Amino acid sequence: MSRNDEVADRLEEFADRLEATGVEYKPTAYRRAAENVRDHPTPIGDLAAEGADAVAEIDRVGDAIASKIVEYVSTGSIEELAELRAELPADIGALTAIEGVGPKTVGTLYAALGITTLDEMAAAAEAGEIREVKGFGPKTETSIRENIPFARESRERTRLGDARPVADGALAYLVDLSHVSRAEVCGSIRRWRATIGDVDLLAASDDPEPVVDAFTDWPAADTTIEAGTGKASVRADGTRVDLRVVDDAEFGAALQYFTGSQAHNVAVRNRAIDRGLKLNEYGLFDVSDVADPDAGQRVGTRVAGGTEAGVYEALDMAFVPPELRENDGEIAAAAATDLPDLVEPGDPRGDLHTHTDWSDGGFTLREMIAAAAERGHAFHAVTDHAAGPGIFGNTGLDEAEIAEQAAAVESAAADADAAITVLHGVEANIDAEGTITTDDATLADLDIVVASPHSALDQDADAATERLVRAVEHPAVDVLGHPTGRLINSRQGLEPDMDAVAAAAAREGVAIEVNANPARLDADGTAVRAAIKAGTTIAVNTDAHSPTDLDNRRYGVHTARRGWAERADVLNTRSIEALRAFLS
Ligand code: DGT
Ligand code: CA
Ligand code: CA
Ligand code: ZN
Repeated sequence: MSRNDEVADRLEEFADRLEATGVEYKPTAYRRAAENVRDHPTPIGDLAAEGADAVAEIDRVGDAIASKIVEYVSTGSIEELAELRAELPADIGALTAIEGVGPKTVGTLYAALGITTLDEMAAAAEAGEIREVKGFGPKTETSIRENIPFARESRERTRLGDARPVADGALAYLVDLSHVSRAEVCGSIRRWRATIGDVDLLAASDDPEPVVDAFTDWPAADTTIEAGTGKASVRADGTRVDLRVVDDAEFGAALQYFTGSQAHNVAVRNRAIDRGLKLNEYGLFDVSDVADPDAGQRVGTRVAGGTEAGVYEALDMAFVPPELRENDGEIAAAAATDLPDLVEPGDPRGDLHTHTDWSDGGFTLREMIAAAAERGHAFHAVTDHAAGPGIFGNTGLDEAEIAEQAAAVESAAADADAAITVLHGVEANIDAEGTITTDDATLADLDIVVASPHSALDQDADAATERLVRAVEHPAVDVLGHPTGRLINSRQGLEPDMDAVAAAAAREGVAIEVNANPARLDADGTAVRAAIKAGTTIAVNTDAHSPTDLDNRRYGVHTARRGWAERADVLNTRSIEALRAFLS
């Protein structure tokens, strides 16, 4: 974590604690200051060294906040914050991770019941104590109780989109070291799980010690957690990063082992045992002539271990792509050489869900189209938000504005690179009952309609299923956007019966989106798998609000791969003619 992030976190805690004690306005000032400190290009430590006036040059940072920042940087604490903590000794970060629980609720429940931790909150909810507090009731209590497990997990796991860049950075650093012959990311990050516990890296070297030393000196590492023989752990950007250094001859076996998942490894190891072989992180060994196969790690005759592909081959299996290694049918499929031919990151030819400054995007039509063209996309659908439930203020377009935008899109498309086909669509809203809240006549005129839920995202499973089925039955809808509306680590979203939604989508010729925004990854791998089983088409969309968002595509493709999606399953891998045929 950079020092700016650390200071911003303290200011946000300050804001939460002021809010919890009922202070008005000031919390907003602290949050705005936090945001600007976080985004400021100059290290906050450098500014603080110059004094409070230099810190106050940051937008939205006034003199009072600037002096607190200087106090924090020079002493490591802020006296007033320490006083607020003493007044309300609750773990406000953990408790506000519960959906629907804000700082004020934390303050009230501390005053009434003395709740300071998630465990105490869970116990109070179980005991029916929360419903007795003034302003609360059985419904709020149930909601708190049900949201605690999600809050616990969100405190422990990092979003893939935050961890992957850390892993990429560490990998780039490692492969450049002179003593490293090969290096790879492994663990859940190589399997592209939506959230990760820690980042795992593996390097091959004939001299581990300098590699471990260099790793602890990695400039992005904030602290070294531990360093030993052939392994080390550091913390970077708030995430733990584990490195193991192994002999080149054992790299494949180690890569297989440390990629996991554990359930996959157990199944593969059992397959080895069935064949008189022993598989561990050091290699695959023939132990048929060995009296005690458990006598050591490297016993018998090595039959594989240099490469991961060699390990699977020696076990009579096809190479299993990391995204499939969850012990969910991939072992049998690999043994029968019946694995899917997975979609590749370079396969999609364009995006079918993007925004501009006509709604909540930050860039113009022309800028977004140019950005897609620069990236070599064959097509680009502009799908700004329609007005409707869950879309705030004037952000969404009404029917007249959609018609007005059609002309603007046509003109921008005429001036764009001839190699890109621009489609005009909309991201319409699915209300709680499944009604699409934009006029049918307007929708019928568009090239593409993405329909997404943006409101009532806490309704029960049956209502959610009914809602989404009804939405895909609308004749104008082409793509069901981010089906659950989840925000990873912050909002659970809908929990529909995906088999039923997928069956309806297949029947109606509607594609189900894998939203590649790393905060969403929605549909997730499990839902994609259900969709493909039902014969549904998948669309991998970035939902870009800026040019750089278009580069999130890989997160969507790897999520689709976790759902066993093949190229042919993915709508945006198709030619423009095939795409138009699907949309019409
Ligand atoms: P995470 O970090 O919680 O998102 O998940 P992973 O899968 O990255 O798990 P991690 O970091 O604890 O360990 C990395 C891999 O090492 C894991 O996927 C499989 C392997 N592994 C670790 N511990 C064991 C174990 O006790 N048995 C087996 N078979 N494999 C293990
Ligand atoms: Ca891990
Ligand atoms: Ca680990
Ligand atoms: Zn949306």
